[in-house]
Amino acid sequence: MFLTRHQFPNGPRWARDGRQLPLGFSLADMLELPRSIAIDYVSILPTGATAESPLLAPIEPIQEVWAAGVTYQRSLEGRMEESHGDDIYERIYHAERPEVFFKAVGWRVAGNHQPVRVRPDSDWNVPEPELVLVFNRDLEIIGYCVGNDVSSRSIEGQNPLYLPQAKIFDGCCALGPGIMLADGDSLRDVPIQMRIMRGGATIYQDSISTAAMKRSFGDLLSTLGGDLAFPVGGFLMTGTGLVPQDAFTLQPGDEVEISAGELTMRNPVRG
Ligand code: DO4
Ligand code: MG
Repeated sequence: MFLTRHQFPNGPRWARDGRQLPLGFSLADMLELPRSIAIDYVSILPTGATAESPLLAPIEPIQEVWAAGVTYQRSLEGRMEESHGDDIYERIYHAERPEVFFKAVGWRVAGNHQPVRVRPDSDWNVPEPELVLVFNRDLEIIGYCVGNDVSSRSIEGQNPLYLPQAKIFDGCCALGPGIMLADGDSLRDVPIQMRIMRGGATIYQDSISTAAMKRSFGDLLSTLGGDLAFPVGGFLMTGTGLVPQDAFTLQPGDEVEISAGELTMRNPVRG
C-alpha cells in the first residue's frame, strides 16, 4: 500500500494507492495505533476518486523528522575530509550509541517536485539521499519514503558544534513521493540511487544499498525513542551512503533525483 498526501482546494488530503481517502483520515491517527491494527485500518478505509492534485510531503505539520548520522563508511570518509581529519567521526562510527539529530518539523518539509535550498552563507553544499523510516508511537516501522538531508559541508567542517546550522535551514529537508508501507525486514537491502542534473546534463550519479549500513534500523529507533515519546509517530532519516567528490557543491538551478527501492523523488534547488 502506498500513501500520498495531496494539495486540494480546501486543504491537504491523503490517498491510498492513488485514490482519495476519507477527509477525516490522518497519518497521526494511524501512527497512534499498533502496527498490525494500523495496516488493517488503512487497508479497509473506503476510497473515492483518483487523487490527481499536486503532491505534498507525506508528513503532517506536527510530526517530526529526525536523522541518523555516519551510518555508512562513505559518510565517515566524507566527514573526515571536510573536518581535516577530526576523529569524532571515526569515534561515532564505532561507538555503541549512534548519532541521531533533529532535522525538521513537518510543516517545513518539501515534497516531490517542491524546491529544496542551499544556504547562501555556505559555499560547499550537498544533497544527502537517505532511506527514511516512518514509525508509529511504539517505534514500529510502518513504511518508508525517500529523503534528502540537504547539508552544508563548509559549516559542519568548520566545527562539528555547528551541526544544527549545517543541517537546519529553510528548504533543508525533502520527503517523498509518498509512504510505501513495509516492514523492517524488507528494507535490509534496498537500493538507493542519486542523480544530480545541471543545465540538462547529469553531473553526478551513484548508488548504494542499505545492506552497507553499519547500524540496524532497530538500533537507530531504540536510541531515538529511548527517552523521547512520539505520540503521533515520526520519521527517521537513516543516513547517507553517497557523498559526491570534494570538488562538488550543489547549486541553485540544479535538480536532484533520489530513488529508494521503488520510490523516486525529484526536487529543484533554489538559492
Ligand atoms: O555527523 C553528521 C551528520 C551525518 C549525516 O547526516 C549522515 O551521515 O547522513
Ligand atoms: Mg544525512
